[in-house]
Amino acid sequence: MATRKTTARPNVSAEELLSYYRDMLLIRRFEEKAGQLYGMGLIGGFCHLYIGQEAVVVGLEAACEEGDKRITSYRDHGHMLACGMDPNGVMAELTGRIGGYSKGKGGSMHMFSREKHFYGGHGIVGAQVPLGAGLAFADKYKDNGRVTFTYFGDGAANQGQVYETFNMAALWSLPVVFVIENNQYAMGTAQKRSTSTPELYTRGTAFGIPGEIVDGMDVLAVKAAGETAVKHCRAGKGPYILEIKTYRYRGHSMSDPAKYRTREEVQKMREERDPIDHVRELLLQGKHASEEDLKGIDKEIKKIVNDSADFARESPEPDLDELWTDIYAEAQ
Ligand SMILES: Cc1ncc(C[n+]2csc(CCOP(=O)(O)OP(=O)(O)O)c2C)c(N)n1
Ligand SMILES: [Mg+2]
Repeated sequence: MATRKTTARPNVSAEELLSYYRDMLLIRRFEEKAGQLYGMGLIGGFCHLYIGQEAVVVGLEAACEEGDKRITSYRDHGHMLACGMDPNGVMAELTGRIGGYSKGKGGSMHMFSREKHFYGGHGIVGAQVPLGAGLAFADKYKDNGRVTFTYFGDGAANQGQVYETFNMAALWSLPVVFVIENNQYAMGTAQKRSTSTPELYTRGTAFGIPGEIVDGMDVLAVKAAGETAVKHCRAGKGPYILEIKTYRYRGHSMSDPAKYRTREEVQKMREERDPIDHVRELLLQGKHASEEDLKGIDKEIKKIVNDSADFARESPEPDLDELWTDIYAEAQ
């Protein structure tokens, strides 16, 4: 991706930019804290951080309406925070405590919130794609005007079940936005080593699903593309594909030695394309905020994140009796 030149955009309000800044910073600081807790042995099992990709979820949440749904992979903490789930509940779940969203029994990849319409957290690559179409099928059946955002990676985009889903979603005109978060790697495999045609936004062509490519390091571009996609779905025109080009700064998971790319590649992306610095520059250049204002926001966010870590540590581990609870849904 080319180096970005940041220029003020007069049609975006200060409030809007400030809210994106806050939301992206919350994800970044939360993930940094999760990385620390993992290093201290307080988080066990898998932990996939979202650092670098923040503009994707924050931009798309800005295009959502109340009642719209989202479902994603194991790289899911950012999606939870962006849709308004409580950082305390997410951090407590990461640390396996009773105060967590799954009472400490799910961990990083298994959290849900009916209230916020967040349907996980899925560890099997691509598994959430047919499930996302299923959520959209239910909404179409109920004719309630809702849209489902189904997120998956560039690696998952090569899975067979994705294309079975595309076929049915198009056949039944389901209101689903397929969001391909192209962070350019699937574990240690660069996209060019695994993928015959890199233009993932065209993968719906055979099924008549339109798609577009989006700069995922620019929250405003993501929001604009999200609005186009949502409009298409709400108009009853069926699914839409957004390939959002982004980059993860950290390893695939906390146990990734990252030997498949150079430090310089990561450093260049951080220096030239960082999505949070981009909004920061827009805020300062447009005189929407001062350095002091932004420092104040940084402090607020730090407090929310530190409080979530304290909450997690103070919350007890689930009792052994909890092993047999929450397995089956109660009869309605
Ligand atoms: C069906 C299946 N195959 C393989 C794996 C192992 N695995 C976990 S993540 C991953 C890479 C997926 O990459 P991508 O879809 O690009 O998502 P990202 O991790 O970059 O967000 C693989 C191969 C798995 N969990 N499930
Ligand atoms: Mg990937």
